Amino acid sequence: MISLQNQTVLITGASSGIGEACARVFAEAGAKLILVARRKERLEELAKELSHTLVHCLALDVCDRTAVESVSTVSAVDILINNAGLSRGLNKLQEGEFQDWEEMIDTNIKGVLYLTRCIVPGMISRGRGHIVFLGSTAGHQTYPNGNVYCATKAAVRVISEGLKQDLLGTPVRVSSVDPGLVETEFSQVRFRGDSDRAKTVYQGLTPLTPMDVAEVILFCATRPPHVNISEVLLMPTDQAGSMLFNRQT
Ligand code: NDP
Ligand code: 8X3
Repeated sequence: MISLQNQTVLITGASSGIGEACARVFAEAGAKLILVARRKERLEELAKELSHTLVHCLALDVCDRTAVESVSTVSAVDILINNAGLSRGLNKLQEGEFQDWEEMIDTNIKGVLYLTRCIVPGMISRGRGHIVFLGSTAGHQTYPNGNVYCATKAAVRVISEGLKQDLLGTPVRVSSVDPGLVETEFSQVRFRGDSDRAKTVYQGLTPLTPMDVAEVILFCATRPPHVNISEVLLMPTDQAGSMLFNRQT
């Protein structure tokens, strides 16, 4: 296991859910943090709780390429956790909303590419680094009405695979951590604040917690330098695929 003392971890989407849990576990492991999200007040609240840790909060929309380009000058990043992402709507493709598609593609694909493009060259020149992508079971198996969200997560899986190939010969590592159902604000965002509908997603089963996922990411990041965990697919025990659940009704 390698130490995270004095390593700088940049986490996108740290204002909620899996990203927030990552901030907590990496702080506990002694890392320095750069927390990124649009809601800066939430990041600052979290930073107050992690007062024993060096934390830099950055209000940033990952879809804003020019703003992302300025991040590479903030600090040398050792571990990039490409976590910011969202789904919007659950509709048949032929009835989908263009704006929802654009938001998902801009955030989940283009945002991830912008951050990765800006941060990886510094990792190569410093001779160390690790990029972690948040994929999903949705990127392995499409589910009805999930069309564009599933496509963005399939893209993340392929981008992770491509980056691993392109970094071969360098010490920089690449991992994709692909969870099934995790209870966060994800479904609230998907259903635009409809809490009752969001709750039905997790009803009758025990979903993963954000901490379950963060601990897997920490495990990937703390392997010895010669070990690269390329892909982890993790699901609740009550889930066996994108569409197969054990629900107690
Ligand atoms: P949450 O909605 O709880 O968190 C999403 C985070 O992404 C928030 O911090 C949000 O911050 C940030 N974010 C969204 N858009 C942007 C943007 N344009 N710029 C910067 N930050 C942004 O969801 P989760 O924690 O569940 O999701 C995290 C990742 O995990 C996503 O990539 C999601 O696809 C993936 N995932 C989630 C699963 C689940 O079941 N929940 C399962 C599999 C994968 P803010 O709004 O403040 O900008
Ligand atoms: C999030 C999991 O199944 O709600 O990626 O799409 S799911």
